[in-house]
Amino acid sequence: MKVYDAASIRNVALVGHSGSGKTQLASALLSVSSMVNRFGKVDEGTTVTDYDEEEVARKHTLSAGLAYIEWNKQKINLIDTPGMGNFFSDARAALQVADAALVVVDAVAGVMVQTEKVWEAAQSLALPRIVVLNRIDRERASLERSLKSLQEACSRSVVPIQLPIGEEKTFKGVVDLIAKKAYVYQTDESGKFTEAAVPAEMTAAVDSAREALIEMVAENDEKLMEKFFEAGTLTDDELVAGLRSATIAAKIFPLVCTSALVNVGLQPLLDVVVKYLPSPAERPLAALDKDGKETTRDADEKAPAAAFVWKTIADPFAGRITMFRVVSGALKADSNIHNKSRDVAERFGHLLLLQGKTQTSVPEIKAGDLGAVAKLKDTLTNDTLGDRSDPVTFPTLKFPEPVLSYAIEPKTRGDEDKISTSMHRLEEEDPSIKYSRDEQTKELLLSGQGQLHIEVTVAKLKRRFGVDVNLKPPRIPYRETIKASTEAHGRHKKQTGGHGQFGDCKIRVEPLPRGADFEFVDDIFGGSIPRQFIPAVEKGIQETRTRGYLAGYPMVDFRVTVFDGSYHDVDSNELSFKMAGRLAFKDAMTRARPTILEPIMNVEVYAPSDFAGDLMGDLNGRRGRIAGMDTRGATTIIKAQVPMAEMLTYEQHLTSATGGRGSYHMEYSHYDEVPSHLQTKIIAASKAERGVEVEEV
Ligand SMILES: Nc1nc2c(ncn2[C@@H]2O[C@H](COP(=O)(O)OP(=O)(O)OP(=O)(O)O)[C@@H](O)[C@H]2O)c(=O)[nH]1
Ligand SMILES: [Mg+2]
Repeated sequence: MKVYDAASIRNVALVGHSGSGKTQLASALLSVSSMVNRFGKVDEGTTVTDYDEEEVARKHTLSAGLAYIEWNKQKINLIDTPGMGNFFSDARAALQVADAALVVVDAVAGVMVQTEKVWEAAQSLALPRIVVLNRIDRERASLERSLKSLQEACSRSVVPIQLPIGEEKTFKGVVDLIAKKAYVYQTDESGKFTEAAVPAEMTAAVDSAREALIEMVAENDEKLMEKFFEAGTLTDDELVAGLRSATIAAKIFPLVCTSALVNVGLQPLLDVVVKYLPSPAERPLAALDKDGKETTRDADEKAPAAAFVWKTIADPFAGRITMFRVVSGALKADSNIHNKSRDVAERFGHLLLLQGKTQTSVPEIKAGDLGAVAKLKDTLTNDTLGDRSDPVTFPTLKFPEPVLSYAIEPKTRGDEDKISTSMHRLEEEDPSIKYSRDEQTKELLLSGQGQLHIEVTVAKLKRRFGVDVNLKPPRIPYRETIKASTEAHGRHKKQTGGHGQFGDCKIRVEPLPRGADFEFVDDIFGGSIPRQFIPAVEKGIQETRTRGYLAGYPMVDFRVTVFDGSYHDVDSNELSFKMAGRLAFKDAMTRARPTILEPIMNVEVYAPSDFAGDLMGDLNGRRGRIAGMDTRGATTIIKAQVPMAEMLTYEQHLTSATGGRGSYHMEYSHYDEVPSHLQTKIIAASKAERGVEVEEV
């Protein structure tokens, strides 16, 4: 394997809705470029990028996978990403280290919920995008309909640079609108094709599509606009140059046509990637200087070495595998490097290029390229590696907070320690999961982005680390709060033989706005409580509020002010004031109208319009509030706010109600009060689960 320099590299992320064919596309691209001998299939579990056992079993990408292709003396790094919403953070991470995205769209379904999510994410990074309209060989595939949905949902500037030859089962090639040539394929999956003239019956359509493309390119460049008005058209060279710069500037999004399963249109796509997408040399990456100010870093080999870690894999045998982009300079095998985010030294052994799970050891990886290294001691995702004297670091990835928790218990007694060490490593691999222990129930909690995310994590735990756990029903992270202000008094006094205990405080509690969490204010003047005991009062209140009052959920969104109290010269101590704080708090709760809060989710449902009425009825039944409705072609988008407790079974419902044609996205919005009849149930359930609280003194 040659070592490539920045100008000969393209880093592209394959993103899009689940099932649009990203993994199959990566497989077909690897096959037509002879990087692999065999044309791997998702359905047969033989692709390069879905190599994890869990991915093979589920036929879905669950974690970003790397592959590379050599094409026209260039190296194309592909990052195949998961399309399922639960695993979005990996797609987001891939976009951060790519220089462009291939947005893969199913030509039958058009834009779907995750298409829009990845589009927004790419937009926020100003990333160049090519739309790959895939699965054109399928029944009801349509360029026209898909393009309309793309133009409505993503950008007016999505424009075909190819037209498909034939449709549905007869799809057999593409016409290149720029070169005005046809590529006609043998539709036997061999990927063999011949170049031909534009079919006679397509000339009118090709001319008008080419005209539309030229106009769009001219519109995006003043000089070209002038030429266009003078000459009535653009030359081929002007068209290519104009399209390239508008694509790199993320002003125009060229659309190409493929079938990744029948193996049609892949070589022209590779040509488009090389010709129209920027190399790292043309795209400085965002960086932070020594004061944390935003700057950029060029992919300059001569600059100090700097690499950004965008992903970590927890391998039970090889240990940690750290995946990075070399942003500037070069990394060399068998060398020392500094982890600038943690200020520790690290040592590289082998430097690796990844072709799926296959690792190739290389002596050097230069600026602009993607690579990996095994067995670093302290380095994790989001770290910057490089020269110690070079102050630059890179903006970090933000991982979503978990939205759902399940209690887990080991199938084998005594496996708790093993769970903890293995989960710790899985958390390193996937920062969007969290493992914790519920201090009250002593249960082990696994939190993540959704049911599937939790299930996959549990499966990884078993397959990779040999730990088998049972999943208990999901837990809703309820909170408690108060609705009224009040004052309260707590006095702790004990006289047992010699040394007594004495603590006494008065507090005021007041509700705060949602999301304010908790505030403690010390408003003691004149020493009615000595300084050194105030923290003890706070501690007593803190401990009590986290254990909740009604149903054992943490209390939030209120302020406690301690404003008076008294003490005893001999008998007062920390413990006594802690107890006084606790008693005052409990007293306050009897008048502060405590209540239970539940998480409310923002939900977006995409489905064929025929189902819209039923789906809205169902969301209403789930205590949802419909916030808006939109139609895009034949698809209706419903936006609603629904309590999380009602959404636990939604995935199954949507699939069965729409025959698998609906999709949805859900994210946390805010906390809101639970209706009182449901509060009674929550309190009863919590009592049954946690037993009666015993107050320890
Ligand atoms: N007919 C047809 N089927 C395709 C095509 N591309 C992919 N498929 C099939 O569509 C299904 C999904 O393909 P994948 O490549 O796994 O889709 P993906 O986008 O990677 O999905 P996630 O990994 O879940 O995000 C598989 O059964 C593929 O064989 C295509 O061009 N034509
Ligand atoms: Mg996939």
